[in-house]
Amino acid sequence: MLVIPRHIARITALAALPAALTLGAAVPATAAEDQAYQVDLETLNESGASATALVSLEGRELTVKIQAEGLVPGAPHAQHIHGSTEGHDFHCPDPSADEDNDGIVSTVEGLPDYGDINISLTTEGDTSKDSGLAVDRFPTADQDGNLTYERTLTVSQDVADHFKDLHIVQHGIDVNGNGKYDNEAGMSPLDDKLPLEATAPANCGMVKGASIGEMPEGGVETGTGPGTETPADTSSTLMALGGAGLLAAAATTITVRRRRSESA
Ligand SMILES: [Cu+2]
Repeated sequence: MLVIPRHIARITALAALPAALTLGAAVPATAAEDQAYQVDLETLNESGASATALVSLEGRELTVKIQAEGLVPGAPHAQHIHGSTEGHDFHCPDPSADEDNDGIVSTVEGLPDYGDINISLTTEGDTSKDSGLAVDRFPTADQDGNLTYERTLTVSQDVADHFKDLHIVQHGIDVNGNGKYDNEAGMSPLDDKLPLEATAPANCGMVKGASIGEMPEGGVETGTGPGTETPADTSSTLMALGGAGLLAAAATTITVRRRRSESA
């Protein structure tokens, strides 16, 4: 409850600044100002998977923390930062991207929406697009379907400059609900040696909104109450997305705090 008055106070303070200074702060075109964002990854393909990511950028040092739940237990999950740094308006896909109407937005079907792999969020080694399907270097969900990830990597200046144009996708779903990746839903359009289940996107979240200014201590807080589960047998994907959006809004409210104004 204390946060809201402080936030309002900050807006008031900003309004009192000279207009030129305010604009300069809002468009960090040249200064390598540190940025941190909370990204809420919302369920795709009725996977039931969601995640919260904290991403912070200091110069070209990018730290990514992800806490996910509802993933396929015991399975590796490819995860990438998708999108373009050249001004294309990519975004997370919705079910209408399912061109062959098999009920699954495959990675290939999603690509026109979320763009190509920009960074592979591997656990070690290469983080380029080349490692996009390096399944042995992606994190594995635990037996409850939870996954925690943290890595700091160096990104290109392009990525640093256009970080807000990007988004995070985790892959790997379990269409037939047997607890593992198998071939029943077909093979991946990306690699005919991998099941479609292993590469189809499970969730997606866009880097957007105000920078939260600094990385909160103690990791990520995800949903704390009931109502975040995806209904098992309905077509209420939109309802689920709406619920996640509300959670995202609530989470954003409590994390808006910046100390940077003092050092500007
Ligand atoms: Cu991806």
